[in-house]
Amino acid sequence: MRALLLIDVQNDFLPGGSLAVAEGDQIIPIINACLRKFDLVVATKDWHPPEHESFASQHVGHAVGQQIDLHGLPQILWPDHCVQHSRGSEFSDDLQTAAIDHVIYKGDDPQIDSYSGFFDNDRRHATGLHAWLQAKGVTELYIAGLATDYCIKYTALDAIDLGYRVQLIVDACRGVDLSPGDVNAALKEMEAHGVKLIQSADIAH
Ligand code: VGL
Ligand code: ZN
Repeated sequence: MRALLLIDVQNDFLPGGSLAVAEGDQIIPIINACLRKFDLVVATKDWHPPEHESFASQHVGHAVGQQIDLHGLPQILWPDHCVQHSRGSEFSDDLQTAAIDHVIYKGDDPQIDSYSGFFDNDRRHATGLHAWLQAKGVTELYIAGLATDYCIKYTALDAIDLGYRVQLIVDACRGVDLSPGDVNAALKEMEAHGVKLIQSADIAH
């Protein structure tokens, strides 16, 4: 069984959002066209409490983009984004959300970030995504969304570790590229771990 896994297609990661990914909106029509090819679609939402410690606003004297040690893990500080129940946390209005079968929420513990759709960054707390996919008999994942160099990368690498066959729909993803080259490096790293890089046009019905 195969499933489409949409990562964080939320307003705050789209142009006009607080952590906007360049050209993030361009993936929406591509994703909508992909949705019709899948019987099973699961989506993640970045879902932070207002006091989430990945927010630069929670650290006096620190700025967005700085890296700190957060309870023993390296943490890049972000602008406030995807605050629970905020407009920025909602899926894009242009995304055909009726096709989404299940939503996984991540990043709700204020003390730790969760780039991966499967686990918190310390890999101790599972989000429930793996259990849900297993219950549905999914062995093959097609991944799309935002952002290539953070949540997509960590989700795809965990998916490989968990034994899924993973295809990344490259034209249906965009990245932050905090340092130019980060997106290309992320694609290379995923490919080296066994993620197959494809284009949306390659997906069979
Ligand atoms: C993401 C940074 C912070 C992502 C989420 O969805 O890639 N990036 N939170
Ligand atoms: Zn986040």
